[in-house]
Amino acid sequence: MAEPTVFEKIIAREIPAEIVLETDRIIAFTDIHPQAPMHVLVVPKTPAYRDVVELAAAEPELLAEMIQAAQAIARERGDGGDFRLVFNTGELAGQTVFHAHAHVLAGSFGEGSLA
Ligand code: DGP
Repeated sequence: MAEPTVFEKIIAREIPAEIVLETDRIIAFTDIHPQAPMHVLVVPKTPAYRDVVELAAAEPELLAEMIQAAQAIARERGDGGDFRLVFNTGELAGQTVFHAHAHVLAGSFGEGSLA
């Protein structure tokens, strides 16, 4: 068995997090190192997938649920409801936690767009 990741510990309430949404299949909590005024991680509870590519291949409907959750969170907590969705995939792309997750970022990214 692989060592549990930090996200499994958050799901198990072994370490604290500011949880903003939870269903039977998904949990969302604020990122400990925010990169935007609103920065929430949307995480499937299953640890079966190390990244979004594995998740999308095996359970596309779970990925769709995560995207709907991201929209709901951005509407409730973001600035106008628009948001950026980031999936770091692989170490060289900056992925540090190998339990699939989406970064939901919203707020001010500069003039006019999320560029
Ligand atoms: P990534 O680099 O895409 O694997 O993103 C992992 C994110 O997880 C990173 O932005 C920081 C966040 N993170 C790591 N440890 C913790 C933690 O203990 N609590 C919370 N809330 N976020 C964490």
